[in-house]
Amino acid sequence: MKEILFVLCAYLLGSIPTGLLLGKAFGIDIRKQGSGNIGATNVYRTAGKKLGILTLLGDCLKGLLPVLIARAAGLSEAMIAGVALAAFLGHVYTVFLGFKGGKGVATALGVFLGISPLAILLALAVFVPVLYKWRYVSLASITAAGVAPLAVAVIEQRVEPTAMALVISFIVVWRHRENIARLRAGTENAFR
Ligand code: NKO
Repeated sequence: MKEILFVLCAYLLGSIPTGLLLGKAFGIDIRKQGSGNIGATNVYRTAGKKLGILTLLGDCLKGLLPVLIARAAGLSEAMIAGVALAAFLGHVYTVFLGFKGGKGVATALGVFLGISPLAILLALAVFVPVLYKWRYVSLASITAAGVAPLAVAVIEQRVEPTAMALVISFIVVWRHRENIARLRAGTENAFR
């Protein structure tokens, strides 16, 4: 019973659209600007560095906090993975925006920070150089999503977090399909 409540709360917390709310507070609807995404990159692009970083922090905490709380409450490995997935799905398919949401990168970062911080180090070891060399956050996100489940599998050597990482990474890449089309067409927004 307790578990259902945790999953529901994680989903609702994940559903809070940090970037959209921060943008609105400053009179900007980020869904109508730049890539139209509600994530940190688009907030950074359209509303400035400070709000972008705040969005990254907020979206990351939405993933991290539920995992930490579920662990402190003594939930099983499988349930912790379930709570993590619920927070992530909240961000990507938020109930507050008609089930349209973000691309899940920052919330996945938070979730994995709670579940396998070492795997995040490996994902960052890919994300940062890719971003530095090619200047596309989307490309760096997609590459990191490719590495994350492998890193979780190798480091944690357990089925639950690995399965959760696979599902999350698949959705992250799926949510970047417009970015992939732009990357192929050479029209993706560069990060600067
Ligand atoms: O507006 O479509 P856009 O160009 O904004 O945005 C594309 C972008 C969307 O994602 C975001 C969140 C940005 C977070 C950047 C810091 C991430 C550090 C990532 C470390 C590795 C995370 C691994 C999880 C992968 C599943 O992509």
